Amino acid sequence: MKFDTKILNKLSVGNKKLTARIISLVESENDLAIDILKEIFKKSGNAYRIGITGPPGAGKSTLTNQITKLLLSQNKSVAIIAVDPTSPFSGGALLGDRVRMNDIGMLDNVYIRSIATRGSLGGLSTKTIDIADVLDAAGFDFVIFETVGVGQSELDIAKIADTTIVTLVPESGDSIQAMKAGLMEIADIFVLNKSDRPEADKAFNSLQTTLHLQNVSQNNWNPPILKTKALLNEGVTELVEKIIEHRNFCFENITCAKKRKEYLKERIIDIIELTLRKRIVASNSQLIDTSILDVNSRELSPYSLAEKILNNIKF
Ligand SMILES: Nc1nc2c(ncn2[C@@H]2O[C@H](COP(=O)(O)OP(=O)(O)OP(=O)(O)O)[C@@H](O)[C@H]2O)c(=O)[nH]1
Ligand SMILES: [Mg+2]
Repeated sequence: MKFDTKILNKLSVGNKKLTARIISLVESENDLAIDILKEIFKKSGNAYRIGITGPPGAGKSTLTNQITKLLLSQNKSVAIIAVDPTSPFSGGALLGDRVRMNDIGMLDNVYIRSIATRGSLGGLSTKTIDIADVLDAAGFDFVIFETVGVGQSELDIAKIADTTIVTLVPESGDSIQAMKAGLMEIADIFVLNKSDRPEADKAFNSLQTTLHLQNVSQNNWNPPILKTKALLNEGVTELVEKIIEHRNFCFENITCAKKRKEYLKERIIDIIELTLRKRIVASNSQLIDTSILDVNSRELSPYSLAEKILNNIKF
């Protein structure tokens, strides 16, 4: 069936069915996906993008949930993209978690989407940002990315988010681990969640000392540390206020505009890389298949074969 791109005009916050359909088409990675992405790009660029990362189980989803509820009460719409979720959004979670997320997923002005990128080539940035663009074009005021801070994805998220929140918990050595994982440098706001725990004050002081020693500063913005109890919905108002403060700072100091431009550049290069790879592999798959025996018997090196293929590309 021919897809009429005019239907994209009907994309809106209220039209969850169409949003879901467009996202699925975009994910399918065929030519139609590219036509759609070209079309919706013009309408995107208005959503404010928030990244929430941190160790597994730090309370990122609970926090996202509370932030969303607060933004909704301010008549804002919120889209959530859970990248490689280990709990709530994936549906594979404990019943309690699932109920908690469904809680907001069913509401008007909220859209939740989980995506799996682990193991996919060049995966995170292109796929995630494509989906974010759809939601942005649909008119969501905020797009929140939740990702577990254990690998590379959170560093990529920091590139595409205007405000990055690193969520830590009062476990001993948490801040040290975050430092090792490279989370310290990417935070615009630190959240010490689960501060209902007895060791919270000690952890707060230790985090403050670590930050002070590191002299972490993002273009003259000194990342604050906020204590939250996401489960009890405490500290969330302050957190949202801080996000808005950072947003204002970011736009006034052109940090956001600069970051967005840098990311667009990276995105263009990513798209070229992926497209080129796909085209080259597709048009040379037969040659690769027939040459593999020679490579296997060491008569031909992978480098020589790659060189031969690359030398034959006509631009
Ligand atoms: N004590 C306490 N528990 C909390 C708080 N916030 C969240 N939790 C609990 O911590 C657990 C993990 O919360 P999630 O929101 O699923 O954490 P997450 O960071 O999204 O977890 P993953 O996505 O699996 O990495 C849940 O059982 C929550 O109920 C809090 O402020 N205090
Ligand atoms: Mg989660």
